[in-house]
Amino acid sequence: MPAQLLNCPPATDLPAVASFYQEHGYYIGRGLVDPATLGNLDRDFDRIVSQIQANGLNANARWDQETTTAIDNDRTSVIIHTHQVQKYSAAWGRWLYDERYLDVVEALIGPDIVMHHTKLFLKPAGRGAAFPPHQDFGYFRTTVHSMLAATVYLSDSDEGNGCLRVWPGSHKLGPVDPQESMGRSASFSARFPFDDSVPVETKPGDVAFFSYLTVHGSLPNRGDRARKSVLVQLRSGSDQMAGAGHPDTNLVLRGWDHHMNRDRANAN
Ligand SMILES: O=C(O)CCC(=O)C(=O)O
Repeated sequence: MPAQLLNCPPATDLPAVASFYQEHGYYIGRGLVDPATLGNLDRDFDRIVSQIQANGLNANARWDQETTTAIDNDRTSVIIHTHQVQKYSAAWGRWLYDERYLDVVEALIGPDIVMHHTKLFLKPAGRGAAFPPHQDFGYFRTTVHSMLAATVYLSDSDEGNGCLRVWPGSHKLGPVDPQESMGRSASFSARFPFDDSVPVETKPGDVAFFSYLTVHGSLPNRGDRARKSVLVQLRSGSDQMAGAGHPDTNLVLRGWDHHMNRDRANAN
């Protein structure tokens, strides 16, 4: 039987939020962005998309591989993407320090919060690409696995436009061999059928949190509404990277980075 999306506790009950996340590997915080801020973030989201589409570089970040095509059956499907929204927009830069979502992050990984990167996704109407099931762990490993995503939604995101889907409890597997778990393995996809996942259905201003060990993915967007989200990847300031190879901002959003040193501080 397909797993059911459970009712998440309110973001005001932080001990319950922490237990929910520890048990299920995800948490959805409802209405964590106030409407005025959300308007500014949405305006700058659209401006970023216009700018990356106008500047001539390929903005389609579809995972062009067999496991994607096995789901969406469409090699021309599209996901518009850029890293580092804070390098375009001051409104986005300011929001990264917003207390409401950081209070939730603190309940999940402790008082020291370091940003690794941000990532904009526009899943366009009618032709939005799928993401095969995967863990993010293989892309940016840390030593004690505090890394999590906080994804803020600018549009409705639901089964009609290819919302995020998670496999509840899959974080308890721990880190799976990256050769298997990074989304390119047909056997991993077979192990995590979409029927066993739950749709993370959200409204603008909701934030979905999930561990980088939680298996997640999404189905294509064949509907008539675009899906708009920005993901913020965060780790504890007591944790540290166990490999390089992905843009790493190393920006302390709350508290302290206990492993910062001169070399790391000088890196991009
Ligand atoms: O937002 C989605 O549909 C999936 C994104 C994803 O899997 C990722 O960024 O790792």
